[in-house]
Amino acid sequence: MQRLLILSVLLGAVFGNENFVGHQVLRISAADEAQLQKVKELEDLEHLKLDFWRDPARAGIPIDVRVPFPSVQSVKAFLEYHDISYEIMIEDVQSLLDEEKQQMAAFQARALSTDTFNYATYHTLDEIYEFMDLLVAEHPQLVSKIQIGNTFEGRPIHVLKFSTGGTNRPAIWIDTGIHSREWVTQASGIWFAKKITKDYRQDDTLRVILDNMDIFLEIVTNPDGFAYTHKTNRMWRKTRSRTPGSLCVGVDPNRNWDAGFGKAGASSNPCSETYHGKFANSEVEVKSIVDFVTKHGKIKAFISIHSYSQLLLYPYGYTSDPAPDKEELDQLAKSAVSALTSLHGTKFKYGSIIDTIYQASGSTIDWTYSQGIKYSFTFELRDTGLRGFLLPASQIIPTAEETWLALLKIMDHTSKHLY
Ligand code: 0X9
Ligand code: ZN
Repeated sequence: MQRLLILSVLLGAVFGNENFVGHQVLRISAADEAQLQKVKELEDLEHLKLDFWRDPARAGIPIDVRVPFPSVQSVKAFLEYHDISYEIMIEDVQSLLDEEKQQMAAFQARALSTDTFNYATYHTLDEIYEFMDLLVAEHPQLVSKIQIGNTFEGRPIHVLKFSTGGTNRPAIWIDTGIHSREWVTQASGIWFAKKITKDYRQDDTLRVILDNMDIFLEIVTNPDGFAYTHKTNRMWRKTRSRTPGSLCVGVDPNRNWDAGFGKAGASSNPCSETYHGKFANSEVEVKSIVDFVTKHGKIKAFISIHSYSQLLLYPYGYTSDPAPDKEELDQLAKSAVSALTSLHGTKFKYGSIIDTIYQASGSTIDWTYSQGIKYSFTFELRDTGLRGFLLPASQIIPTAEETWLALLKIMDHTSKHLY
């Protein structure tokens, strides 16, 4: 065991794998506006290299932050000095990563079919792309693969299309993994794809949906980032594009859309985790979806899946003006969440992005909503911060199962309210 650990540290060093030994995730509770401002001061101290998993929003809403080992002492001292309360959510990030690696290694064998594929573990980009090809080969009359572009680093960007026929039917869009470190989302995307092929004849709700509509599913929406989370830095969120004049890499693909672009709720600093990019759609991973959606012209529901926090959100993120369809979206969110909760009791909150989480400008569903896609939703899947982005693989299937029930509600409602 000890030897294995030493070996993995050495291999990590050789391949430049970032190491998180002694990194802690703290949950900070700012009691009032003054304390919130103090925490925001921390955010601006770049040398601390803090990684906010949940940004400061309002007093009373917990802030989660990964603190690198060299900063742990000073951050805690700062918080204690200002009487700001915090708790340690994750003692040692690296030990969770080691656990995750071991779990993956135990299931290395490549699947020969989507029936023997292991849905209860995390997979690499190559394995997911292989899975897509297997699924298409097994169900050529239902599933096809569309390449909508190439990433900044040249990888193909694939979307699965589920269609029982017709031409240019109205459609539903689902994407997972636009933030690459949110691994439970890509894993859930894989499970959804298999679920559709298993259920499309049996499940009445799904059958009726697919009688009228196509489903597009982009499982790995940020392939460069995802490859980077496996090879180099498990905590990578952004794209991998280079900004001339900055040493920092990547743009937040959930701040790069052309809706309130560059307004409050995004950063103009290329080193920030919420950097919005030089201009709207600067990221090819975003632009490829924009072009696809525009050209298609009949996307009626757009669902973008993130983790974590257990939320179902609708527009807007950049303004506190209510969306014109707020009433209907709120009702639909309520019924989707109650379906979700019915399976394993997982509690979700729902509401507009800005009211429920924090102000976010240039985010995906504000743009899709502005394009007339009424049923624009974002999920934040499990958990609420116990493991955050490092959700144990044992929770993949339950997470996917419960989310699927909510997706069915949204898709069903959409197919019955075609506009
Ligand atoms: O900050 C974000 O982009 C989202 N949280 S995450 O931890 N997944 O990064 C929240 C923004 C909510 N808005 C949309 N997802 N559209
Ligand atoms: Zn996200």
